[in-house]
Amino acid sequence: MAASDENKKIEQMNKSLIDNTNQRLTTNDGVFITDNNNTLKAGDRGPSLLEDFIYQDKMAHFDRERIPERVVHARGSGAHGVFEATADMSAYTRAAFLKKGTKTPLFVRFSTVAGFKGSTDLARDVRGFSVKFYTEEGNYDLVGNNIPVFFVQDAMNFPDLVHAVKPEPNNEMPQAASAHDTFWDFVSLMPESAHMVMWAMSDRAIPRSLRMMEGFGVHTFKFVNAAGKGTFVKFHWKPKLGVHQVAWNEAQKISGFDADFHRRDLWENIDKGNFPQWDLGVQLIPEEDEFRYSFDILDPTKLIPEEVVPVQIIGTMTLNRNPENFFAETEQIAFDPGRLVPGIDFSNDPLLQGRVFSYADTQNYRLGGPNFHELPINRSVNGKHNNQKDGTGRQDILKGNVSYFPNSLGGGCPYHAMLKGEKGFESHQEKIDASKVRKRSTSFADHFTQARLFFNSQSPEEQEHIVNAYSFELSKVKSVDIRTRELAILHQIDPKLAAKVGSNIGLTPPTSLDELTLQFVRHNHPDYPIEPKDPEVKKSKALSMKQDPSKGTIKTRKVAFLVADGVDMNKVEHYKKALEAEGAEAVLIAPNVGKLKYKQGGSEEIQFSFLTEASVCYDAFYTPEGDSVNILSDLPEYFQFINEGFRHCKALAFAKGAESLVEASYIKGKDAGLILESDGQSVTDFIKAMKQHRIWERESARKVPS
Ligand code: HDE
Repeated sequence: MAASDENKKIEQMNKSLIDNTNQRLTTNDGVFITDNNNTLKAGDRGPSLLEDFIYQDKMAHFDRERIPERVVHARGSGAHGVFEATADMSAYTRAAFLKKGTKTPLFVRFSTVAGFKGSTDLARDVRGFSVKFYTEEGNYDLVGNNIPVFFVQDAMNFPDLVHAVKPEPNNEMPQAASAHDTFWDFVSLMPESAHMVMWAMSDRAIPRSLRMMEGFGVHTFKFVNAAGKGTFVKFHWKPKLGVHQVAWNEAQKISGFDADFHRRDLWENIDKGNFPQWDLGVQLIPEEDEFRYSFDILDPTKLIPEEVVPVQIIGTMTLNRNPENFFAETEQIAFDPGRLVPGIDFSNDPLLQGRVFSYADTQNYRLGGPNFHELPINRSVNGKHNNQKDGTGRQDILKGNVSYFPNSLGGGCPYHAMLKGEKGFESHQEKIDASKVRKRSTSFADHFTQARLFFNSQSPEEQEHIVNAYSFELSKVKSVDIRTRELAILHQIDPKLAAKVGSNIGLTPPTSLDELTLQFVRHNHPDYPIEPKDPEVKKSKALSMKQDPSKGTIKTRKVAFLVADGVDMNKVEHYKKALEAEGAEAVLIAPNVGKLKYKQGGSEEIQFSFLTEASVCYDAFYTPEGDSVNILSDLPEYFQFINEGFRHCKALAFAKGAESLVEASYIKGKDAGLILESDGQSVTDFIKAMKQHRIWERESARKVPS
């Protein structure tokens, strides 16, 4: 059943595939076209004729090729894959796709939030992490982010947040960046954003690869079992390749050298068969424990530390197929957190509740009407049967004269599941006895404890990156009032953090929140400040990306071999073999594309040159020896590669005969990431250094220009 479901989705997509091989060119109505070069004219130098339906057919379609991009998350990259459930979760949920051993086809779309559709992948931003599971009980969408909390607590504030972070309305600048006045104006007036802003200023917001980031459902959801019992649940995606980042200086440069860096990385790796994988984890909270914690589990600005409720792994997702067509699949996929399957339900998180309206509404507009679920990428594998009909773009052809319920003419079909003793979706029964109010719960009033938890859980290097990110962003803010207001928020989180940022931007942090900020906070919480409860933990290891390096892998990492004519082939081959055995990729970069001549004779076709490549797009560097060294020593681009690699804390290896190049560079001082043959070091040491992902100890060493 399950495996055939996977095939059903593939068959469904294949049915919609158009293969032009050996086909004659036609109009949209299938009329064969004889001339696709010339419009119909009165004489060969005369005016064009209105009756040219072939031209009109082509141009009218072209004129309508664009649809509105997503309001947020416009820039995205997608892939097909499969989810395999690996744990027995029947005590908690009746969801069929979570039954142990079940395989479910899926589509994932990763995205940035603020930038337009054509913006750079490496913006400092949250990443969307949306998964559509095509289950045998209908489509289930887990529409999450790579950060486990959100900026605001109530959906009512979302359009304002988005307006503030998007390019400013008068001049539409800056693109894909939060470093501008309106964003910081908004967040400095909304201390509830403090926790998420801290994540956004951390390295989490500049991932090395989409394949190397965590995903989170963010909100608390509910599992519901066959007996109708509910359990609160938080979802986590844990990448098998670990969680890794680039440096901010690197991110900015990658944006120039390869704005598609993440998209390319995902596409190329799937294409090569390096299928990225994530484990799906859950944190389960019994209903009885709803009020047990120092924070409210319905508040989307809070996470549940893994030390408090451990994450249990319940399945694995593998991305194994690139889309055939970006627009038809990645652009037209319609995610909606309001699409649930039996066994999963919403919690009362007010942000989640608001999302349930927004997504279907936006798809109706963006995809031009109510039939977007009939697009191949959005179709469920188990079909749909109801009495909804007509509307723009309807594709399904309903048989017979019945499109209402109840009916007798259609044999009562489609019938209610319960009529045949079957079960459909049932909302979790929850007793609600409350007044209708437009209010914020007092249990949502603590805005700083978890921001502090996040900051304190970081390594000193990561903390330094956070200080630098705040300093960078606030330096770009023109209004001194706004900068000062944000410093007041930072002071509430950690006075030392505030002081460091303050000294970088020439201001002394105020010790209390600004009056204007307090006015907004007191709108929601008239009794503010409210004494926060003692947190369960003050540090959480899982929040730091500088995790145990001994578990490191260098699978799929790209190593630049910096070569020129006359390079020693044996030195190249030796390193290449060892790196490939670890799953890494060696990429030869030479002064120009074309033939590279080896010292031993023979040559190799080179695809990448110093002209097109940049150090920031590679994970580590090796310079073999040979006559190539003389050529490289005259090449400023070569030095930019190694200087920058050093600055960005990457591993660099040099063959003995190439070590003179180190002396001619800005690289000074020996560390664990600088591998020199004359020190008796080998490719094994290089691999060991790469496994650390970053040479963290270099962070505090002398920074080199690049
Ligand atoms: Fe979204 N969000 N969002 N969001 N969101 C959209 O839906 C919205 C929120 C997220 O790859 C839009 O199809 C509201 C949280 C992702 O196609 C829109 C609120 C989280 C994606 C929308 C939120 C997300 C979106 C724009 C506050 C993490 C990309 C286009 C109540 C859990 C999906 C679209 C994709 C996209 C509304 C907050 C994640 C406008 C109203 C929290 C990953 O409907």
